[in-house]
Amino acid sequence: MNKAILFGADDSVYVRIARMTLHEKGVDYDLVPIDIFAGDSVPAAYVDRQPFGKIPSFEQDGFRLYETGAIARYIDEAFPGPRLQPEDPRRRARMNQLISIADAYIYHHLVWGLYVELVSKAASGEPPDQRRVGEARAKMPVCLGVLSDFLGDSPWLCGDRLTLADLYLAPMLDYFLMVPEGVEEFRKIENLRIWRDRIGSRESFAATCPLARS
Ligand SMILES: N[C@@H](CCC(=O)N[C@@H](CS)C(=O)NCC(=O)O)C(=O)O
Repeated sequence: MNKAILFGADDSVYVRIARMTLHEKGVDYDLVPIDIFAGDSVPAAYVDRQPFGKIPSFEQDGFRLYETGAIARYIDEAFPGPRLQPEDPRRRARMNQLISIADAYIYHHLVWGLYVELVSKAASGEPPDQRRVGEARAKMPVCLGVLSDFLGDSPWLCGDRLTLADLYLAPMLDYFLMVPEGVEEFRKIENLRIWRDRIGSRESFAATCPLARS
């Protein structure tokens, strides 16, 4: 098999999820930089790979794939290395539930509603959208509470073993933890703090840390 190729930017949450999955599986890959925000529109050649213009997309030996959930599950299933999805149907359902929660709520509220509005926009001198911040602030305790409940006393979000759910949440929370009020709230939740230290010490986490912040 030829080397896997991932297309995207290294500061993207979703690209990092795919990269962490590749690292955890020990799969060699090339990251081909795609800047979807440069210029007026997403480059046509890239739209051919991802019609919705989002990153990442994946290719190996002519097999093209987009949508991070599909990419991560494919990498787990197609390559040797530690399994990143539970065999047990109920645990697997919990992992898939968490991935949906991350996609629908955590990314929306904690990354876009708080990090982008309060940190990223401030860095470029843009005022935050207060309606969006207010909505995200109200949902922040719900988001963190749900994650803490999933985690319970376990080392990983879905039990004793690292799964794709951990690889989804780590890059999202990494951005959220650049928001001062996010850090304050997060510090109060002991099991999440311990989990964050645990995932933060993985080679896959360090190796995929966006260059701007490494
Ligand atoms: N559903 C997509 C979401 C990917 C996504 O939202 N990627 C972000 C970067 S982290 C992106 O491409 N944003 C560009 C945009 O929304 O225009 C997936 O799972 O791959």
